[in-house]
Amino acid sequence: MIDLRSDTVTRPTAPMRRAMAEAPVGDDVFGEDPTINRLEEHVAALLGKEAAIYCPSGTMTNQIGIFVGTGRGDEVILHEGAHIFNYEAGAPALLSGVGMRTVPGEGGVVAPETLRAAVRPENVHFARPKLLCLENTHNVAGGRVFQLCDFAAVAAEARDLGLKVHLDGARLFNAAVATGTPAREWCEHADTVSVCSSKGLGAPVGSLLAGDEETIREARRARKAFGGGMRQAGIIAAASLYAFEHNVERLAEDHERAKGLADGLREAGYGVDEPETNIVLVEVGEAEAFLQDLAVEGVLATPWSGSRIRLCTHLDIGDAEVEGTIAAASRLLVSGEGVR
Ligand code: TLP
Repeated sequence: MIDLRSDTVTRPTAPMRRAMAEAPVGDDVFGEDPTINRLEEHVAALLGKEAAIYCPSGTMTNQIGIFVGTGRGDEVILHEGAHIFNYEAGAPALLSGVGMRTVPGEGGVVAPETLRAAVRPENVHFARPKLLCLENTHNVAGGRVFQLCDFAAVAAEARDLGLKVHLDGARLFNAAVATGTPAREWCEHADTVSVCSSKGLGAPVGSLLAGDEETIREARRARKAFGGGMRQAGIIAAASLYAFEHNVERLAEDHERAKGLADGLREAGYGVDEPETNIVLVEVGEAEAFLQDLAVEGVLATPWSGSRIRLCTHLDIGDAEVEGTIAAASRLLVSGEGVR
């Protein structure tokens, strides 16, 4: 099967597995796992932050970011397509006791004036808006980059309104590689940043939350409370360290292949958004029925909004898989099963 459902489906490579097998370990709840300590320092430096904390998932790093950036009854403002709002099981309400206020915005971008309009003044009736959550690249929008100037502008507006900023940077390195803008330049405008090693970077597990020393100290308490304190986890953190050290630049290959895939599918007759990174959104009519037919042809993808499907390129997708996917989708169009 050619698996384009997500960039999370990659399997660790032989050198990554070797790094895992050879990792020195200790009890991380005591702060004694040398591999985790190295990983946290490496990622903090990469993001230009004072400190970082290793967690099992991007959901946990986002939720800890919300927990340390808010108090019970506060309000989080975020784009209506945000992963935190759509795909994290209502965790902001569950774990932090906060409400979520969503706002619209083209391509996942929140405009300063949209933010200002959503922030209500101090009044005994209103929940207090405390945190703006932004996402880069934006998943629902199809891996769209939140350009640095737009990001800086809305973050400045947030600060002006007294809000903190959290960045869901599960695919921040895709944005960095696609634009040539170092990841840390976005992070300058955010108080907390979540990054994942388990998406395009190819590690089997692991995300980090970065911020200033004091915030990450609080995050360490929150991680323990959320059940994310791990022990000799250097054995998995080694995969993340390997991913950050070796697999960032190669994201450019995933982006190239996504473009090739989009071109091929367009030539075959499909409506395809031009990808900016590794996510391709394709118009197919009845998504669920189409995906069943596509699976019979040996290709897996994910149903997306309404009549669209999402295809992600990643470490385990080479040129042959791109060609195979275009061929499979073309066969569906020829047989009349493509777009219903
Ligand atoms: N996204 C997954 C699914 O949950 C939709 C995917 O296949 O894209 N932020 C963003 C922007 C994400 O895309 C994801 C995962 C997460 C956070 C959560 O990361 P994990 O799965 O590690 O909790």
